[in-house]
Amino acid sequence: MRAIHQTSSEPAAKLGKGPVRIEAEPYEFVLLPQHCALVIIDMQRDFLEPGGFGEMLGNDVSQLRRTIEPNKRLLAAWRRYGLPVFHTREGHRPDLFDLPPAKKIRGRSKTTIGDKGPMGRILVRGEAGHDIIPELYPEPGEPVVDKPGKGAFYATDLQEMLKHRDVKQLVVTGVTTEVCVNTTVREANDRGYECLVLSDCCGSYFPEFHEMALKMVKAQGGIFGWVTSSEKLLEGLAG
Ligand code: TIU
Repeated sequence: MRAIHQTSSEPAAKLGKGPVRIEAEPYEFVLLPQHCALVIIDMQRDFLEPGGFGEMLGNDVSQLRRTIEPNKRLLAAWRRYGLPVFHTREGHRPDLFDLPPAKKIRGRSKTTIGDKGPMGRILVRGEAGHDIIPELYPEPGEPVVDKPGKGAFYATDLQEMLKHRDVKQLVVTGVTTEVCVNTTVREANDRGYECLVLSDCCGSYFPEFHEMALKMVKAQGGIFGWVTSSEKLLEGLAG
């Protein structure tokens, strides 16, 4: 499969149609350029900037910000290759009808999802905090999947879009490693997708959870998928 369309101002890079071998764990990942898409999970201001949902939960958002640069480099290269990218955002309808009451009250915080915060109503679609950080902002032609849950397949049209584009493999990045990235990889694995998770492009508020979440993906012969770094992926693509 080729580009949804080429939008980057950078010059296009060449990538053959044949399989590309990527050094990964627990063993090499054979990337099929015609059938592979990048899915960037929830790189939203609400998770990565002060005053959003992440901080409201008591987290140190600076833990996630190290993922921005590697994602930027990866996304620029991915666009130059003309490969498809899907962005996701966790959040809810402004009327909150898709917000489970159990999720609303979780954490017993003074402010919860839907309440007003420094970046608008927390985790609500259309609000500043819900949007993707400017460093990784989607270009025209790159689908944005709005998801009410942690997984990108639950109550979204992601699977339909992937089917229509004949996508069978996902390169997965974003935040947080043990929550929305892990949930999405598990959902994708059960639907038959091969997932390659990029360690440096994922992050957690808890470094130990990040490490264990990656181990959970690649253990037992790659029970949910493969793990590598963006550097190794880009090296492999560059031949
Ligand atoms: N709290 C936390 O670690 N994550 C989330 O609530 N959502 C995502 O991971 N995107």
